[in-house]
Amino acid sequence: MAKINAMLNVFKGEQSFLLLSHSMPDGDAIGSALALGLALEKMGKTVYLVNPDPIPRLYAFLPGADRFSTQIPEQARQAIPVLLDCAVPERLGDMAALIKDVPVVLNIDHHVSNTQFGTLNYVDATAAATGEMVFQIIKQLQVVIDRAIAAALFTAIATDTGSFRYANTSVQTHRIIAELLTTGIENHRIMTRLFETRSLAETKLLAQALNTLEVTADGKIAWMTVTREMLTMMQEGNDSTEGIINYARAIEGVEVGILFRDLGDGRVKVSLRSQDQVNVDEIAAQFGGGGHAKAAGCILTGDIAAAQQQLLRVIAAKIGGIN
Ligand SMILES: [Mn+2]
Repeated sequence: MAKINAMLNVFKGEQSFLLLSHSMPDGDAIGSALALGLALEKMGKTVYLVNPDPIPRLYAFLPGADRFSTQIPEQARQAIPVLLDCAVPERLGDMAALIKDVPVVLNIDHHVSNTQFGTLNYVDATAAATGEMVFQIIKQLQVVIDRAIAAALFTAIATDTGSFRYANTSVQTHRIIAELLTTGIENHRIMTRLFETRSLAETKLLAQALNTLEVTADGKIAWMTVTREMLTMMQEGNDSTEGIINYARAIEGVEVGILFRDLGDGRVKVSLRSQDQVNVDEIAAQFGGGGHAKAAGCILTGDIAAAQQQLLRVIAAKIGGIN
């Protein structure tokens, strides 16, 4: 608790904060940064919300989602950087350089692989989402949680727990959610937006991606591919490929689901989802990425065929080692 207290003193004592979360942001990256930003503003602080990538349309319904910028405003260079949901500063891409020579960097994260890169670190790998940790910070700061903050935290936690279905979902998770619901946010509306709404383009992409499905002979690894051509109908920054990978993992008998996405610049984004036995965080780490035991990702240089070959070899070796 000493660590969080030192961090709380910074939030109370300083005036302006630059809130940063990882590139290609998910619900936790967006929701936890937004909730903390809104809470700090209620304390009269100046807040800059920045992400290297645009906020996917999926999250545009969140009050304050339009506050995110993809550039760091000049005034924000004097602000205290706060990194949320980043295991390593490199998750910020080029923006990672920003925290090199600053006296105070706050690191709030739930990845087990977090490198404690901050000058103050609040890292809790037992938290299902960074949003759960931000909830605790806001409570400690004695800021009243309003609907906007509650919606952001709800989104952070609901997405990182796969709508409260993953193994990381705890008693604590449900207690926090219960408290958020007392603000009057509508559980079913947010859940529908997050998990039951897909644009036509995303639905057509899903159909094409399912057509690429391949499975290893033992049925334990399933993978899908999203090519550059498939993405042409998608609106950059609006439509997302989120959720496609779950179809690979959901196949009976599959231990690891993989999605290969051509980034179009000679790089391939690899998303990994594990059922029970394989720690995909370790696999992603071998390729310079990371995440959690059951959900992780990495980016490989080269074409899709080469990426597939490398990943399948490493995963097959892991699965062989388990049996
Ligand atoms: Mn997270």
